[in-house]
Amino acid sequence: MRFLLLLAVLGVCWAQYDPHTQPGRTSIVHLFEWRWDDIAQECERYLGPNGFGGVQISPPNENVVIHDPSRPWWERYQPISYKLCTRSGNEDEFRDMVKRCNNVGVHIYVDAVVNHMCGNGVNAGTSSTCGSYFNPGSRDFPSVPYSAWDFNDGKCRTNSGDVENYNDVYQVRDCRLVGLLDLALEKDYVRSKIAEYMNHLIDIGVAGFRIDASKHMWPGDMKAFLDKLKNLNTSWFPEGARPFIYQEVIDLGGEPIKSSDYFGNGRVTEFKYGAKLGTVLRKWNGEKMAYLKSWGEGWAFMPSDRALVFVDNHDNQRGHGAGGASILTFWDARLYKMGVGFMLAHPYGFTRVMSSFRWPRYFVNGKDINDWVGPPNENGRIKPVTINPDTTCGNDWVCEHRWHQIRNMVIFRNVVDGQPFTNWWDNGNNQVAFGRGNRGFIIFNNDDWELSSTLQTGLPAGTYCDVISGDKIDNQCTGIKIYVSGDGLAHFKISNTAEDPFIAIHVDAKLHTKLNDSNFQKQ
Ligand code: QV4
Ligand code: CA
Repeated sequence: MRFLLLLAVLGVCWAQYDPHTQPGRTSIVHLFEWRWDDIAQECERYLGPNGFGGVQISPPNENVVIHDPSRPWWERYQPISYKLCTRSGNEDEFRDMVKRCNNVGVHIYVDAVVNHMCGNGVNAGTSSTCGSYFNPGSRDFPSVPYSAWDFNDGKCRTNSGDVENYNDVYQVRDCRLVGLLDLALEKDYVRSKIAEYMNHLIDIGVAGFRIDASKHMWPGDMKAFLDKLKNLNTSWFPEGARPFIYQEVIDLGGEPIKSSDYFGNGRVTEFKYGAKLGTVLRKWNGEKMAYLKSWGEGWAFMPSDRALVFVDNHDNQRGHGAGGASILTFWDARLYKMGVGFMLAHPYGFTRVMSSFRWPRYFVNGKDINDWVGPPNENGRIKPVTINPDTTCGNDWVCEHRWHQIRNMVIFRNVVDGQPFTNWWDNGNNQVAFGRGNRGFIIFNNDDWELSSTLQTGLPAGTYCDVISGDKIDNQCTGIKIYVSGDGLAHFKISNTAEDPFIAIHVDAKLHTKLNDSNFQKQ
């Protein structure tokens, strides 16, 4: 009885930090702006079979339709109601996606935009994805319903009514983020409406939430609506499972609002991670990969069990949000693959892979004037994700998660799950390697000269397929082979001009010993 009580207490304490991915699945992928029908198919044909744990989806609730500029991606961050009705699909399509993904072991994480409704300056009318009427001027959103009482106009103390100074925690929380009408989250009515929306999604079977603009909400107000959430749907989750919560707080240091203010509610996005990793791989500010030996808390990041990590996100890949020019994206494919490879091999944090659409990036005076461009579309309708014969995506969907190097590193992370960080090696510069116990080993060459070293891998003897240059197929390697001897040592050679200057091996990519093998006979 006592033991059960202890378990229950631990369960309650830890639950919202637990992504509830299926055993052996350790990462999620953000399928930015995908249609629900495409996500359902992707779960069945690709994510389930390749060990992905879940999908972060774009906001599923009704949003404003912006015509000038034409249907920017960011219109989805301007809610009009909590009806499940967007360019990605309607409620039936949403339910079908959640069911089909859950049934193949891939969970859905919803981007919840609950700090605000649409922009203050948007015209009244029915220009919304489900045709709901709204009037920003009079603060009227009858489809929720919200009215003037439910917004923070009376509370905000800035002249513009917008957040003007991030050093003033009151205005960051009580004023409008870039003009977005700020909800009065201290009101129980508003908290209840938000919880009702989220509980609707939980009933359908989602596993958790990214909470947009968390920095702009008081942690206590968030706790109040989070406490109203139900346990996850027992058709797919264990009895008593709490929704996974990860809060979007951009804390690069230097502001009074800290990530740690939000730890009580759930995990928090660690924005230092991508900003620093990009700086290191680009060798800016005298950084080098050798310094990554203490990566994680040693770099003043938040505790690993509170962190949601990523190399880039939908904002900072196009200059929105934070992180700056160091952020690596698919536009810098070679370095990007190394960055994502490093992230997925390293034990720190819960990992999210980005999956983007291509847009006509065009810099004027260092700023991308097309940073607003929405997903691939035909007359405003989002184009389906087509799959090419070589398994890449068509219609301008980048599908980084299908790049074989990234897909194989998602599998690597699953294979080494729970193993310690071991056998670090570096050359004092940009050649580094590390293992994950006796399950996996990875080595990078980001120097301008060849790497050639014999290193301790910690792995059992055998022949391993490098999962970066190829795959193990029918017990053969399609790429580089690495021979680990009985003492765990292996020789590695990586040209600085290699297409991908890194090698990763793990026990599931080890060739089986043949029956007539001398090693086998000795046993
Ligand atoms: C314009 C003016 C404002 C004016 C307002 C008046 O610029 O000065 O007050 O009109 O109505 C868009 C436009 C922005 C426009 C605003 C309101 O870019 O120019 O204001 O709409 O109409 C995304 C985009 C934003 C976009 C927003 C809503 O990035 O550009 O704003 O969607 O459509 C901070 C936050 C962090 C945030 C990050 C971007 O701390 O929380 O900025 N990140 C999240 C999301 C992000 C999203 C939002 C928050 C808002 O990841 O994608 O913003 O939901 O760091
Ligand atoms: Ca707010």
